[in-house]
Amino acid sequence: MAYRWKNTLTAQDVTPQAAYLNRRHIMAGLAGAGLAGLGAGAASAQDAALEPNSWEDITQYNNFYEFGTGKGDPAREAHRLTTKPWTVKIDGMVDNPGDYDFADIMSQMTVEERIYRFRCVEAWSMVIPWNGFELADLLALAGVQSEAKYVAFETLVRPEEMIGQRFRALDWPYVEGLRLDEAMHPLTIMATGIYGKDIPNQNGAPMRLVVPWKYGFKSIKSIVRITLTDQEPPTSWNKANAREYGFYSNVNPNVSHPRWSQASERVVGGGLFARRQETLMFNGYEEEVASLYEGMNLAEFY
Ligand SMILES: Nc1nc2c(c(=O)[nH]1)N[C@H]1C(S)=C(S)[C@@H](COP(=O)(O)O)O[C@H]1N2
Ligand SMILES: [Mo]
Repeated sequence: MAYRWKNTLTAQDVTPQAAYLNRRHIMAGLAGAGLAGLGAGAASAQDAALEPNSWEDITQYNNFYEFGTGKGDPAREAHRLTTKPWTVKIDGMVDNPGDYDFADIMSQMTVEERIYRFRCVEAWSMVIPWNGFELADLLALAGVQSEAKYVAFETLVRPEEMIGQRFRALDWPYVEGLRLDEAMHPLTIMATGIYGKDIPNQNGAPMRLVVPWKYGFKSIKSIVRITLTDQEPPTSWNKANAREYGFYSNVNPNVSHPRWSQASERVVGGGLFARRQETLMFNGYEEEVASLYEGMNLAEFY
């Protein structure tokens, strides 16, 4: 892997954003190096052109209903969340069920950088330079059993610190799920950092899922439980409104949300120069992930 580091960085180790943006021109030539066996070609050439959003865009414009439903609420309220210590329960169809300490997990994972497009179902988008490890590596620690077909995820419930949980904006805990092959895909990561710094609370500290070809709500934050199961798990937005939000929720410009088009997206940032761009099939990751859905009617399995 071209760029790897543990995210126990000290302040001096953190790359300032300007230096970072220069360095990524070097990295662009290496894009896709982390995606062994994926046929790095077209997608990485396209990714080389990705300009990440600013730290401010990424950490001040958020969806994290546990801290309120406004885009600015998480940045304002999430400082109350205690993330040390942090325990993740891994259970269900695994050989090694148990409570995994986050620091222990980190000591066994290879953290690398992934610059991904991020597309919310609300039709806005960003480009985010995540740091994280492949979910497949964590699942390997737990030892997935052969009957498992899905992975279910759960966010912390702690209304004392997560003040949005004092209201029933959603049915807490926030829950999400993936098919096992989606979870094992090398593009699927657990993000633990952004721009080389520990991931801020409002972005889902200490560890959140990132599935770049799916709408943002699949990328569940501040995970405390991972369960391997043979049943399709319930998901928060599907429970809230099954007509509007499906289990798969792959980014698809050809399938409108019942209340708006998904053909284009507002690019967050840029102030007065804010612009729209066309939404890409599978958010630009079609070459890597389309084979997962062969034989499925993508309009039906929204
Ligand atoms: N636990 C939890 N995870 C969540 C959400 C949430 O409200 N609670 N919002 C989702 C939605 S709708 C989006 S678009 C992304 C936003 O991630 P970001 O704030 O890091 O950009 O987080 C997703 N994960
Ligand atoms: Mo979203």
